[in-house]
Amino acid sequence: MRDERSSPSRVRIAVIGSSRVGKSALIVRYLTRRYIGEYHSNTDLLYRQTVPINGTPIELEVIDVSGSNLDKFPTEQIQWADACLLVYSVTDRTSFEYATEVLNILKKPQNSSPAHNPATSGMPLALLGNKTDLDHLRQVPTKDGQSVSAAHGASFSEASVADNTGDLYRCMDKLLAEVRTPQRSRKFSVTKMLGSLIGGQNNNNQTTRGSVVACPRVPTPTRPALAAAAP
Ligand SMILES: Nc1nc2c(ncn2[C@@H]2O[C@H](COP(=O)(O)OP(=O)(O)O)[C@@H](O)[C@H]2O)c(=O)[nH]1
Ligand SMILES: [Mg+2]
Repeated sequence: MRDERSSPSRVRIAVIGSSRVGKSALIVRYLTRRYIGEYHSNTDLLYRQTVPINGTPIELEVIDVSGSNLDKFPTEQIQWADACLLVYSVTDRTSFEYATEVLNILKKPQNSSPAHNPATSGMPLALLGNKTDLDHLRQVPTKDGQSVSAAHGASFSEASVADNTGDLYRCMDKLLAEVRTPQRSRKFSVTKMLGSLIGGQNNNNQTTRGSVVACPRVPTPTRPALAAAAP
């Protein structure tokens, strides 16, 4: 019998980072092994797929957070998630500073940040520097990523989603494996979260911040399934 405490059947990951760092390409690469060069979306997207982690099937939900400025800090998405993957581009110093700032906010003492509460403390975090294939354009030395992640208790990797380096799979698999604690109590219910993402139907808040895409097991990049993951 599976131990639910050590092997949750569902893991939720929020992928956060500046625009154009490769978040969408990374998620699609991880889930489908395919590379999509251009994948524009101004809304949060939710991907759902069953993946084997250490031989155990896990229902993985990944939210691709579209906003990337601190005015629209993704508090709700972070509180929804079991773990966060912060992505920056090694060719874009500003994107590294944004990822660092998000880590700073997540690690602020309790009550000093809206994102920091019992639901996020102890949350597994990973920092990933993407686009290492563009080393000639590099603006962020590896050691900077290493030191920031170490200071915040996050794991660190560099990868090239374009070149399909194995690091991105190791990074995601490690993050999933780190989600070992029982499902934490959530400030925002999943129902409310999904309701708001698909446009506020059945949701008194009527927040229309995005749409939900539930990917099939092997999504077709040009024709993602649009089955709403609403309850
Ligand atoms: N050279 C290179 N380009 C990448 C890599 N990953 C993503 N890109 C490109 O970066 C751009 C932004 O990617 P996207 O996934 O849309 O970024 P997002 O805005 O963070 O979701 C696209 O043109 C991608 O093709 C990478 O590893 N190397
Ligand atoms: Mg994107």
